[in-house]
Amino acid sequence: MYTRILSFGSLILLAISCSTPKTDEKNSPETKPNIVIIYLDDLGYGDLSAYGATQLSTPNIDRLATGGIRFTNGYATSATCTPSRYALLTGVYPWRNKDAKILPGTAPLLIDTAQMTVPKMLKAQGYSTGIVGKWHLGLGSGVADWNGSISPGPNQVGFDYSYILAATQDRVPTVYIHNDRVDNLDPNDPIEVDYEKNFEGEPTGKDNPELTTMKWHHGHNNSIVNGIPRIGFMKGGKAALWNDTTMADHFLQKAQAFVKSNNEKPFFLYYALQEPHVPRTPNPRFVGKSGLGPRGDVILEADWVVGEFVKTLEQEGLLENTLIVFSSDNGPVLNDGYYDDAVEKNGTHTAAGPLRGGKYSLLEAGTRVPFLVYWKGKIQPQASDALVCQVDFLTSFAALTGSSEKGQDSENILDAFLGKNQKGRENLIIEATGRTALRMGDYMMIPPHKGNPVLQPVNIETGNLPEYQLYNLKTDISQTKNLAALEPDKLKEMIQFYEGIVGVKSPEAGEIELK
Ligand code: NG6
Ligand code: CA
Repeated sequence: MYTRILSFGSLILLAISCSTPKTDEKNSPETKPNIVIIYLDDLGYGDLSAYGATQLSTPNIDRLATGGIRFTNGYATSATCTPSRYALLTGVYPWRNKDAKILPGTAPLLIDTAQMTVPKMLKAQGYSTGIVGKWHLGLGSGVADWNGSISPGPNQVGFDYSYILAATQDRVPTVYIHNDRVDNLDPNDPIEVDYEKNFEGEPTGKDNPELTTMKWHHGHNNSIVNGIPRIGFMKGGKAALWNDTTMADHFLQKAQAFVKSNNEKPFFLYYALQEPHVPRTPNPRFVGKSGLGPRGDVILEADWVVGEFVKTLEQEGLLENTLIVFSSDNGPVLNDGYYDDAVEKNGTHTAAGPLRGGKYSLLEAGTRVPFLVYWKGKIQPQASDALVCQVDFLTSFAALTGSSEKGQDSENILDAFLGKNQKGRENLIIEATGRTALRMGDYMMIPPHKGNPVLQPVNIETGNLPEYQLYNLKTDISQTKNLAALEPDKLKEMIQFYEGIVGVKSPEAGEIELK
């Protein structure tokens, strides 16, 4: 009887395997590869050896660059975090949403749960979807319940699995959140979070500098966690507090575990590292390794993490079957609010490479970032000058996986992402702290904007000037020569196009005030 059942079973199996073609076209690894976005926080255009850095060596990330496509005109939509991440996930320009600006840790979810997103689109195509790392897109629908279900969040906008930090490493709450719950929370020690006022009796960076091991330079003088003064006030949740120096390892383990548990069907992983954003807290294994201080050390740490992560894909036999995108949410900043020797030990390193400006800036270094696409055996290694942007992932990955979804501002430039051609977008609106500018072909046009030309505390040129700026980025990548008066026809054409998209705007002041 037993044998008969077995042989009957094998007959059925045989029948099934004969009647189904070996590779189902629609679900083959060609059309449904795993997709991983490795996203760094504040990594500059010049921070990788693959992009010309000579004072830092990033061999693991360079391997993606030399084995894939290294884009020289790859952009985040914005010069700060929240808006760039909003655009990456939704395919919508962030300046269309007035709330898409640097969020406090208590902000409600910024993405409408009805909005199409990259993970939602891929989920509908049969993907398992996960996020590990920095979120910074708000949680909850009003006041989040840190001690209960923190919802809506990533799991309500398309992620099956989430393991995140809520906002930034320098903002409270300084705890990991697993799906909708604070990881490791002791119910007898509830968490309280407030961005307006302190909790009675709790020390702060401002009043208790003797309790800090990292000193604040500007901002960052509220609650002290692990000796580091943060933005925002927090109380309780002692068992759940993260360890800053093992954060990279911790997220790596979660990302590796996600890959291992999803190696049977296509997956999408948005892996958002915290490096090299402040506070820079390299693991002791990396302390002093770069010679550039903690900022350089955490870049080396991130490079190691990328190497380990790619190794996991390899070990799982998934590397040929996985499209990896590597990029950054905005450009570089040295002193972003702590005394951490980033300026003092920078030496001759140029975090922005040849670009002008930095984080918070409408000048190139604010938004033009390292941008790599790697797919072993599928992509012809090359450097590409195509104009590409993170806002294009939604529509392009939809095209790749057979979905007809399109993001409002997201273009199908799949062929450029796969290196089949070097035709990217024709134009792009970039954003920096509420201000916008237009890239069109080789030119960048920055309309007049109010506000300081230099953001003092971080010492970065903002791109704010009372008059129009026009640069030919092909001949003048460092934006040294304003052509506005010399090429009036080009300027006029770009102003008209810009106003057609953004609307006629009076020069507005930027949102940011760094004290
Ligand atoms: C700024 C912080 C800066 C950083 C930034 C967000 C101050 C003075 N500065 O407000 O340190 O946290 O916000 O960075 O608080 S981002 O990469 O997440 O956009
Ligand atoms: Ca950032």
